[in-house]
Formats: sequence, structure tokens, C-alpha cells
Amino acid sequence: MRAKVTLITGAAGEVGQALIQRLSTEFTCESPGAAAFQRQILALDLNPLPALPKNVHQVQGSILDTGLLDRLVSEYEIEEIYHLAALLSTRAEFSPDAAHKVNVEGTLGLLHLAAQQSEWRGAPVRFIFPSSIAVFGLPDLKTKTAAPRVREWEWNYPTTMYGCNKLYCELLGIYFSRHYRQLAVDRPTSLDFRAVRFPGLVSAFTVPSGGTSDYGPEMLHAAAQHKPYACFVREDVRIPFMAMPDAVKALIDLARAPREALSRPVYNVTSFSLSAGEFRDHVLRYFPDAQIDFVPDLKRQQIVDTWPADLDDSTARRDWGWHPDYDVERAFAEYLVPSIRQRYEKGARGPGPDTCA
Ligand code: AKB
Repeated sequence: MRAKVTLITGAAGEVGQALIQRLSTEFTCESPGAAAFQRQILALDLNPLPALPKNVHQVQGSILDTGLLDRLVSEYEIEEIYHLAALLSTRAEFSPDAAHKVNVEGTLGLLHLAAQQSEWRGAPVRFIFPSSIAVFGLPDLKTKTAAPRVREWEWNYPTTMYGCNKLYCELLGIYFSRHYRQLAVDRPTSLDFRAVRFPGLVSAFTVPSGGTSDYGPEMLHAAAQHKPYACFVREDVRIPFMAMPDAVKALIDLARAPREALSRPVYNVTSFSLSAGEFRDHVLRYFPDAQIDFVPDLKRQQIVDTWPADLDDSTARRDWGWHPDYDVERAFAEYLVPSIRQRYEKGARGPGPDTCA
């Protein structure tokens, strides 16, 4: 008998670590509601996880390694996939071919795997995909200002390799769940694809790498370590952000929403929108000695200039009850600042409880 598992790719990344922490806490908790969702976690990443909870089985390797994926399918019954592995937007601009390989070919391989598993089980595998504000592309600042809260179907004209990859993979996920092999075989559903488009994420326990929204978390983590920080975008640039516990909550809540409640496969989710200058002001309230300058990098600036200032997430709110637990005040006062202070005072490096609400 193969063990039933939830597969998490990119498990050692920022979102992966936080998600694993939350799911493994549920695994050991007694709450009756959680029991229905408890299963072993198969954590796949090129890098080792900094901490390994007891219901997590770690596999070090690449999502592009088809031999490895075949082996996993022969050993485990994969019921659910959180496919988090990706090269983020700035890194993808430096290595577009590598980004396409990981972000698109990697996703395609996992969609095939999920479709096969669904067929074998006779029930759709849930495929949860974190997409991004990078799928949007506003042509200029005037348009960005005139379109303050962008809806899912608006401005889907990404300007980065990462944004193109995410948008195309959303479409591939929809294709696999609605149309895959429909011409050949009369089969209603192959897999159950669900995606959220995240804004910039901010964790108290990990620092992102390779993203273009990274200036927010970098500013805060630098201030907590008494290091000067040169912000790589202009002070006036505005994008939406979200605290990491809310990102994890969005993934899990979407995964657990009843199928019939979902009116779309891809949802915007957001929490608060800040200009880089306002982000700096929040940091200064808690770290008044922080040295934060603005030294824009033209390429990275151009990327955030095309991203929306805010997202309209009313459909997620209506369909599956989405709401962030952390607005900007609560995010800084109750999650980011206390946890970051504790982290650097203790000199800790591993992830902490990124699951508190
Ligand atoms: C990035 O900056 O690339 C990511 C994202 C907004 O998806 N954080």
C-alpha cells in the first residue's frame, strides 16, 4: 500500500517552510476539523529543509528530474500538490531560459503527474498553484494610477519572464483540469487546479531572494539588524503586500474550499497596499534609527512600475470567505516586528512560527 501524501515542491523556500510548519502543526493538533485534512507531507526541494517536523518526509531533488517524480509516484499516492517551486522575477530576468525550464517545464511535468494520479485514483488530485501580481502588466504610471485595484481578468500583459511563466502556467492548469484529453476520452475532470495571485510577501522568519518585491522585507530585516539599506525602487512606487501567515492561510483555505463554491480557477488575494516610502515609515516607527535610502535600480524599478498598486480580491472574499488576518497595523505590530526582534536578538536562523494568527 502506498502512503497517501500531500506533495509540496519548493518546500525549503519562504512559503514552503511556512506552509509546512502550519500543516505539520495541524497534524499534531487535536482539533476535530483538522483531522479530515491530516496526511503525511512529502517535501521536495533542491535544498534541505532547515527543520523537519515529524510527519514530513524530505526528498532532495529537482522537479525537472522525471526519474525522481516516477519514483515518488511509485512509492506514494499523491492526493494533493502545493507546487511552490519557482525562480522569482528578478532572478528570472537574469536567467530567462533557466526560469522557463523551472517555472514552465517543471509545472507542466507536475500537471502531468497530477493528471495521471487523478486517473489512477479515480478522483481529482488538488493542484494548488501560487501565482503572482507579476501576471499583470500596466503599460505606464498614468494607467497604473488610473487602475488602482485590478481585477483578475484585467491587464493580463506580463512584462517579465516570471510573469509570463506564471500566467501561462495558470492557463495550463485550467487546460489540464477542464480540457485535457477531452477530445480523445469522455472524462469530466482530470485534476482540480486552483491558483491564488499573491502580492509581495513579507515573513518575519525568512528573507526572500530573487524577487522584485523583496525591498519591503529586506528593508525591515536590515533595520532589525541595525544595517543600512539602499532600497532599489523609488519612494513613490506602490504595490500590494501580505504577511506570510496570511499567504499560508490563503493557500490552505483555497485548497479546502468546496469545489462548487469556486466560480473561477484563479483568484486575486491581498492584504495592504503601501508605497516604498510608506513601508519605510512603518519600519521607522519601530526602528527609529534605521538608515534607509532610495537608490533605484532601473531594471527592477521598471518591473514594479508595471505591477498594480493594489488588487481587487472581492471574488475570493465572496466565494471562499477569504480575508487576511493582518492589516498593515497588525502585521507590523503583532507579527513582523516582535518576531523579527526576537529572531535577531536570539541570533536564530531557522524558521519560526510563521503560522500565528
Ligand atoms: C517577486 O517579486 O518576484 C515575487 C512576486 C511578486 O511574485 N515576490
